[in-house]
Amino acid sequence: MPPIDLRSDTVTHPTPEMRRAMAEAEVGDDVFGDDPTVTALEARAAEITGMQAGLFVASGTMGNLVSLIAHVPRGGEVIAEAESHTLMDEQAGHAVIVGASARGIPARPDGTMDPALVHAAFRDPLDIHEPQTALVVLENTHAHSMGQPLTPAYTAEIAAIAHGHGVPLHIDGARLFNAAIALGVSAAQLVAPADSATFCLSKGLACPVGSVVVGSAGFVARARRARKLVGGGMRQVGILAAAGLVALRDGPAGMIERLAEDHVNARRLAEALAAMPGIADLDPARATTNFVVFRVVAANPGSAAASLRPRALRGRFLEALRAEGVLMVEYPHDTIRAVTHYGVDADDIERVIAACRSALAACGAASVPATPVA
Ligand code: TLP
Repeated sequence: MPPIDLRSDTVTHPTPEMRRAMAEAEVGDDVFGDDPTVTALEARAAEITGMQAGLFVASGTMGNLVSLIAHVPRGGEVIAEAESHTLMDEQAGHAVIVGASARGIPARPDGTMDPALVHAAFRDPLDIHEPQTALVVLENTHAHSMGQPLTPAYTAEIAAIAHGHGVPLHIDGARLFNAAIALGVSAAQLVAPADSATFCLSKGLACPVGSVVVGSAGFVARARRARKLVGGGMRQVGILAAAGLVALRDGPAGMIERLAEDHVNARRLAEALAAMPGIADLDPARATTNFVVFRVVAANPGSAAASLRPRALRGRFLEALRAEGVLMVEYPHDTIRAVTHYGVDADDIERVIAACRSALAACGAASVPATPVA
């Protein structure tokens, strides 16, 4: 039996419908603007997000990078959440390629940054010593807070601060549609206050490759130039865009509505895990999208597991879990992440729960104290 892979929603395979659409896609050279399937995907992405234009890119990382290039001059500064993917997990592309510095603001438990801190992070444009703030970035859903969705009201508040300083707002919406489903709002409402956004097709929406950048026509024209600069101009790429067009269909024919199922599965997993001895720092009420993040600790302070470093215990748990046919992944601060997604159903989640119980016992985290011999 193949493992139940909860390391990420990036492991999803395309649906049979996507494979059919890919095989039959009408294509052309997209650098010449000749690929009708890419053009249709970009138009659909713009429509569904309420933006003027879209740009198909190879990945979420490329989407954020070309957005930064399009918004930020060399020597500019980006304000973003301190542990955001843009600052932490994209090889510092903002510094290496864009030539920008960054100001990281800590996240609160709900994934938001304190607006007062965002406001205070802006540089003084009249001070010759300082770089000039050029962009604010939000991440929705916010990954490191266990995938919390950011509301349109919060986004509008941050946009107002950015715009008040004459600076644009970009949203890293790698999981934008998870946020929309969780909050019961449209993707367009989530990005309306922003100047640009990236969303990923290759995560919960189950496409094999790709993300889309959306924004004004002028911004997308600059991002298109930036995409060519970083080697992202692709040719008969309608083959990949075709899957995106399937994913973005309305209703049950597409892949957006079904994200609700992933959220239910994440909540069920979180509730079951939170009740197990050996699982810590998990409030199941916070499982509102498709992430479950937790720590493994020794339930019995007198056990051998209690003498292990948190990382070592985590390693043993993940190994034991793998032996049970379930994959999860290390996450920052000694935590573990499980991500629910297309291809993992409610029955699989019950298997995962049983596997976690066994793995906690196998790694010693849930061991009971030795019964004293009378
Ligand atoms: N995230 C991946 C890993 O890189 C950690 C994952 O498994 O979650 N923004 C956010 C919020 C992301 O989580 C990711 C990918 C990206 C951007 C980058 O997308 P890709 O992997 O398509 O470059």
